[in-house]
Amino acid sequence: MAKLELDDTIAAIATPLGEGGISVIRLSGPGAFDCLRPFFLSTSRKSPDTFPPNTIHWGRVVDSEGKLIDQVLLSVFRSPQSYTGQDVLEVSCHGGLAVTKRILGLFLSNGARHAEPGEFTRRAFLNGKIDLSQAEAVLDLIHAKSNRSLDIAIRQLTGELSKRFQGLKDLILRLLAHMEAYIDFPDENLEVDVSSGMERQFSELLKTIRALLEGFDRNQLVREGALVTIVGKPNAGKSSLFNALLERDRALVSELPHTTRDHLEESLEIKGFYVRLRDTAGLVSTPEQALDKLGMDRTLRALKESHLVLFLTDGSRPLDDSDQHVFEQIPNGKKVIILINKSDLPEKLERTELARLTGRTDPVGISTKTREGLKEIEQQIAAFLEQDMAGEGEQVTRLRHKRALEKALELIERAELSFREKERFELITIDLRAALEIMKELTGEVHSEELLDMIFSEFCIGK
Ligand SMILES: Nc1nc2c(ncn2[C@@H]2O[C@H](COP(=O)(O)OP(=O)(O)O)[C@@H](O)[C@H]2O)c(=O)[nH]1
Ligand SMILES: [Mg+2]
Repeated sequence: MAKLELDDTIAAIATPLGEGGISVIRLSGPGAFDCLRPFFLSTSRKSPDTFPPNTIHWGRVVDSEGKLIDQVLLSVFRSPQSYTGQDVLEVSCHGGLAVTKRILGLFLSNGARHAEPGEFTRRAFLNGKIDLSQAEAVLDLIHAKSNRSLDIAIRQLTGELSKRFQGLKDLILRLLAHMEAYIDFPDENLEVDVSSGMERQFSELLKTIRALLEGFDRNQLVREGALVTIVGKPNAGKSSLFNALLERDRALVSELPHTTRDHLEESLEIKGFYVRLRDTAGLVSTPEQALDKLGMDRTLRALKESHLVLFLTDGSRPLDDSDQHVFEQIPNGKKVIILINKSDLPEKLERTELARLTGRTDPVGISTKTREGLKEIEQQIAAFLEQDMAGEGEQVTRLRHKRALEKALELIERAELSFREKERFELITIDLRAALEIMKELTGEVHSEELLDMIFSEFCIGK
């Protein structure tokens, strides 16, 4: 992307393109009023230049020949009290493709430049209205697919994560200042309480970063959705369960074994969590056809990626080698919920055998026919996600943050080691200083065009 300037005026349609109640066309920049002036006739007959900030005005948009295009509402924001920190004008017109494009076209013909994706938010950042992690939160908020991710995004937007990063930066800065004050002292002359004070500062620093990093994996689940895979022998009722949880018929259910050859994935929200549920092909020990083999490979891959596995057995039949075979394919250490299906039929499965196979005594009896136990499954899935997502540092959501924190951690760990080995402070402070720089990049205090391009290219136009 070319270097974007702040001193021109940008325009874009800020609402999704298509038919709707209203659409909004947004202008930002020092020339916002100039762009709009010829085309807006206020009902009060006053020029938009006289409108006070934060006010809304009814009027008409006309083209350069004076032809009426739409009746609109104009929202007026003035620098610096606006989203971007510049003069911002928003025209709310009737939601329709033709109207919206016509109005945008007028502004573009009169000095405005079409905004790049995320450019309004980029301006907000460049003008110091928000920091980088808040800008990223705007994006997360727009993309949020569940209440949980929405909660995290909104907290980040209000600056909670920024505060944590800022706090971390201050810790580094304080330790650095502390060490620099003693840089000319030979180590052996350092008083004991000074030295133990630094030790404490180091350990607080390390603890803070590690806590933030631990939050990342949990949040990945919130944002991208937790992968939950149903496995079980052929005919256990996997596809029926998949459908029952989705509450609609998506997967193909049949009395013939091996009906499901590929895995299906559907998204759903369970108690506020975004879940990607997968139905899989039955895992048999000796695949009869090439297609079965293909399905099995995919199932194995799905299992490996999963955050949670639903191991489904058929309660109306005794446990057998196929059950055992399937269970053995679940990678070690995966979280598993054990299910016994078809509870509407007489139970033939020996629960003690199931316990021996799975090492678990907490199977959930369900029936996809009568929907018995489905609530219980949902509860357990939610409980699992809850447990995996609670705790400190929960706002770290971005790979960018994670990478930076990891780098900072490495440097501080090295500094701490040097400190313990009584290295010269000159050397130790080099690492601390580097960690400080990384923190500045994290908050956006120091930034490059490339970094901004990378972050804002994910945005939609008009945001
Ligand atoms: N009685 C009863 N039959 C079920 C239940 N769940 C599934 N089935 C039947 O079991 C057979 C296999 O189901 P399906 O979902 O295709 O199994 P999959 O091979 O594991 O995907 C079908 O005939 C279903 O109607 C249940 O809870 N009770
Ligand atoms: Mg199936």
